[in-house]
Amino acid sequence: GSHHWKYDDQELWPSTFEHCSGKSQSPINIETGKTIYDSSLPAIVLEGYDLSDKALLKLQNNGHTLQLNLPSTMHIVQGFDNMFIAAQLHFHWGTKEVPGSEHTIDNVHFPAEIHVVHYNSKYASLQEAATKPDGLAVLGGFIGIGLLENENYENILSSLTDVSLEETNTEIPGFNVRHLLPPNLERFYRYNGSLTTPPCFQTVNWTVFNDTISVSRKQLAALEDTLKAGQSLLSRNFRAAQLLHGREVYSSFK
Ligand code: 3J4
Ligand code: ZN
Repeated sequence: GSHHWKYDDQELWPSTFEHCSGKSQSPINIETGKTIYDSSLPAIVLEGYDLSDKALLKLQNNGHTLQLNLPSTMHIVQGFDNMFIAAQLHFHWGTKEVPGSEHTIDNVHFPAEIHVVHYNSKYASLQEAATKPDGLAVLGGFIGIGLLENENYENILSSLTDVSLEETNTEIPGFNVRHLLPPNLERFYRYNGSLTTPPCFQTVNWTVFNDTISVSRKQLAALEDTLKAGQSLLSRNFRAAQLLHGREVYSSFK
């Protein structure tokens, strides 16, 4: 594909993508002792996330991540000033030795992170919204290791081998995407940031859930070990934490 950036040389992104050196970049380290409790933050309310298994969803290895395209009938209907339409979800991960979440909590990485990307319904498309200050809302969830297999994640992970090569895709049946996120959507962090990949537009209203999603060690290993980017393993696809430059991070809970 026409990729002009790599995770290996993320220090060089700003030389090609000017927004990547801005002062509201993502991800960030969330220092829990410095977050500001905001009792007025509305709970995240999702609509249309329970998809029929008759609708097929495109799952792709785009060389940077594993991405599932989502139907525009999925919305965040509360939690922001406008409605936000889902576009895609994807993952960031590391290796067995290196935990690969993008956001960190008190400087600690989680094994992986899911991002569900939504765009403001006042704009015509994700591409248009991605350039607007109030364009995007991404929901982020930390993925950790538990004893049990997470059946909800099998909806995606069972098709991993079909997209092991870069720029390949497959179709998977719809399922309840809500179940990829933590059970409790009321406890989250909120801040203004950016796309964590070039072109790093500073147009994302970030929600990072406090509660972790658990998958089995075997499921995480499948994500870490199956996909390729070119000839190499697709792994460690996370950007380092960026400076806050005076930004505040709010929490919905005490
Ligand atoms: C846009 C660009 C392409 O980043 S993350 O912050 O959730 N990790 O907006 C679209 C494209 O039009 O050119 O990478 O970003 C995508 S995106 O919003 O779907 N996007 C945000 C891909 C990585 C994700
Ligand atoms: Zn992401």
